Amino acid sequence: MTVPPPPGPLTPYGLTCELLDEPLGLDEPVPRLSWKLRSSRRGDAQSAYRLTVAPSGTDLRDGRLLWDTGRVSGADTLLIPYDGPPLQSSTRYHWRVTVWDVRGEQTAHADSWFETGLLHRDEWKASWIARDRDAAPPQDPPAVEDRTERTRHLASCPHLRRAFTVDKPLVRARAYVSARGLYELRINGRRVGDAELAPGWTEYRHRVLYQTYDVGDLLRKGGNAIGAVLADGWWSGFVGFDSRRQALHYGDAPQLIVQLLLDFADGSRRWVLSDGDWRERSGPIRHADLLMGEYVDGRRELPGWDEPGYDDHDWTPVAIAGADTSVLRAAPDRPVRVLEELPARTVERRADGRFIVDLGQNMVGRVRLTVRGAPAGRRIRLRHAEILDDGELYVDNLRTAEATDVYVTAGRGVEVFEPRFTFHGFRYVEVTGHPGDLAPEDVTGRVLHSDTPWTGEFACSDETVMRLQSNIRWGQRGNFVSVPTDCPQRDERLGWLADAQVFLPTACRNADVAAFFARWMRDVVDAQHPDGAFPDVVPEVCMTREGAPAWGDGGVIIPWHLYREYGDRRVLERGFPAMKAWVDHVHRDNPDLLWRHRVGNHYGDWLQVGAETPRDLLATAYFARSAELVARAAEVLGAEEDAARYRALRTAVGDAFADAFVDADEGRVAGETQTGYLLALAFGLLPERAVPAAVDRLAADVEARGHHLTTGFVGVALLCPVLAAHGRADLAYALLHQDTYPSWAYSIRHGATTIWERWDGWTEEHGIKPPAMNSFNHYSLGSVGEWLYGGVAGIGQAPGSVAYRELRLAPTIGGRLTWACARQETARGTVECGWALEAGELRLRVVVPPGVDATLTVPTELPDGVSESGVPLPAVDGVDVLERSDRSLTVRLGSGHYDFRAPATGPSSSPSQVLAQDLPTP
Ligand code: RAM
Repeated sequence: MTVPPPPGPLTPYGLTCELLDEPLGLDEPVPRLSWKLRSSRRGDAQSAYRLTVAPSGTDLRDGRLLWDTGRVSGADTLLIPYDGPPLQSSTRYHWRVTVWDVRGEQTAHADSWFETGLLHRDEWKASWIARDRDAAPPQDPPAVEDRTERTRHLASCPHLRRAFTVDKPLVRARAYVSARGLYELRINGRRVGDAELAPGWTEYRHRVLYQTYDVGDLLRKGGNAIGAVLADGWWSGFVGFDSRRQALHYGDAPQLIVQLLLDFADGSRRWVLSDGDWRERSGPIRHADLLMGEYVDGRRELPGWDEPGYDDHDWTPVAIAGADTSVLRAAPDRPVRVLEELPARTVERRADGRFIVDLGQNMVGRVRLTVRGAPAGRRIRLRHAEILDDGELYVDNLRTAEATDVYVTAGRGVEVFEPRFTFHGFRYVEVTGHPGDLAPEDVTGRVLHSDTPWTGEFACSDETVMRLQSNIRWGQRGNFVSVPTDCPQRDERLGWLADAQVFLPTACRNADVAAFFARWMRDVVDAQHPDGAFPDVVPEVCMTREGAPAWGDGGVIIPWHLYREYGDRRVLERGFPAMKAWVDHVHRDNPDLLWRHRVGNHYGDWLQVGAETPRDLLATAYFARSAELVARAAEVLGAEEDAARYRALRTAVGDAFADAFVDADEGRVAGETQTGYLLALAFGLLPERAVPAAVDRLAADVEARGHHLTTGFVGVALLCPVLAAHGRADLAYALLHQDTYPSWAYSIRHGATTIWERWDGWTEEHGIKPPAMNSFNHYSLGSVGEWLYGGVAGIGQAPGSVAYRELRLAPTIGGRLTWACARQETARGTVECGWALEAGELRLRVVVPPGVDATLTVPTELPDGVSESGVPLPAVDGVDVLERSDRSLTVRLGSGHYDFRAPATGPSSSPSQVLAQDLPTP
């Protein structure tokens, strides 16, 4: 179940700067450096490090370093702020970390680099440019039959270009580029970079991100051309479910800004800027909209438009759309990219000539379609849907999102169509108008999402649980598209704060989302209302009221969780004033400490089934939780007064909660719902003496319902962890394995390949739920994913631990499982915990990275029979027995790879079965 320890001494790897691997174009004046560690020596740890930084062209070994920490004693590896002389703009810096191991020996070093972008706002000299709508020729819209009430207002995508000459040898070239809208940058006939939907969606009124590209290889001596295609995107396209004209959100047409930096061999420098010298015309994309889809007329291609020597005399000079560059910031996260491809699984021809394509997986992105030998002017239409109803696409749940792409053939033999400025959530595609036969290899699903590297793997012996994990990951893929969204398919796709906060712990297990969420948190802070209220959705569109309980609280919960998971103290520091202001906002209108006023749209335990958790109870529990987290954040940040103040508030809200909602003698929580009990237990809101009875009542409810849940978005994440933590892992497993309605496995049994928005999205009894709100790709109910890693496989951290500095490894043997294993690439290195029942033995394989302490609880009724790598405890070096009971043995471990065995009873899998299902190496 585990990879063998990599041979070798203590070695740094996975170097990052500002949470990114070799970032190009940072504008953080004090970037932070991190590395991970590995070692094959048990008990190894870093005793000291040295960081050196040198600008490009300087050798990291020579004496002229820009910054040299010298040998610094200690185990620090995370987010160490650069503390040398001020960094220069547009400069690459190489850095090296050298480490000393636990014995004080210098063992290894590793190198990386980061590059600055434009550090000072006045370095932006370019102007925002756009189509001059007064001067541009009248638009020739798509064919009448393809124009709908909504799309007929959309304009074609502008192509903007200019030529320039490079007359001396170049050593380096960078493009700094952004758009209000979406852009694709082109140089000399080639696309620049692989970012999709760039520059991404932010609170545009506060910040628009720019990307930096190394374009040296695209330029040549002599004539060059730079161009860009623009689309409406989130800036001026349809966004959310707001029926108002999209222009009201931000702007009414897309704009481009670009600065091309040319560094010549003779030491001189030149900028090519977006300015009034650029020219514009429309091309093949007649419209492109995130919700509606894209319409491309291949006959209108502009061959060579992005190459030098192209004759643009009949193009229209652009309009200067503005010079205010104060909103521009370097993108601090990785962009959206096409990260996977899905082949078509089946293509079915219908009698009327349409084709229905099944990609076998509900996905987010678009289709690449190859058309062969069509005459010019053939209209091929692609419609997208998540499910079929009676064999036909079911699109009612997309609401007003048309999700329709059209390609008009150019008659060029083999033509490849892939829309560029839209995305859809779909598994099925209907292709109309395709000439001849459509072969499966002519259709490919192109999966796009924010590039958040996968860092976790969970696997186990049960196929349905594996499918659940897969569905959770597909939900994560499809809904992390620039911002964490609720759903990817209908006219919504908004950054709902509750969805994000309940799913975040799961997301962090699966992938490195540190930079992605840290960036979005800036938008959350930007979006805060002057009175301290966070909104329900960020970027704030469509919904303008104060955030509801558990929704607005995302503004407090998310930075705290990012800190704990990744050690990112800065996200906490920057969020702290806003976190306080949120709690103060709730407090201000609820002086009696029961949160009943200023509750926004109060959604309660959204989409709960068969129970109704009292809203005041849910709200007040969250009030306590947010006060608690603000107090903890204050402690971390050394803000003692705040810590005391919010700690006192937390206590007082807890008391008010207990008075209003708890019968302590009976252990009863008002409403007697699963979510009510879960909130009270998880947030520590019950007097100690009431806990056992409350657990019994919660368990009794689950049992009385035949092992069914009633939880909605808010309660569901707590269900399995709380039951298991209070000795009822049996019930947690019963719910995990339950496959009758409502349950996770019910959807799987009925073909789900993603997590559904609602438990009753489809039922045998009622079929598809009415369309108003029925997404088949919503991740909130997938928040059980955290328990797969943390409970089933057993990777957790101690209460005060940050970034897995102190592991609590406690696998939960149970349910139908005969083995389970998780591996997580944490900020400090690889952690693994896996178990298997094999021939009367429980085997536990554990990996603890250097510098990390762990406790491991071995569940066994015979603690005296535990051995490690064949040696009976306690005679194992580096393994100390801490606690022994009749149900388990707890040991303390240092870093290393371990192989424990304990006598066990219960079902077994054969060892070969376990090895065959081994986890892939991250
Ligand atoms: C729905 C969204 C989201 C949820 C809100 C309350 O429209 O899809 O998931 O947070 O409502």
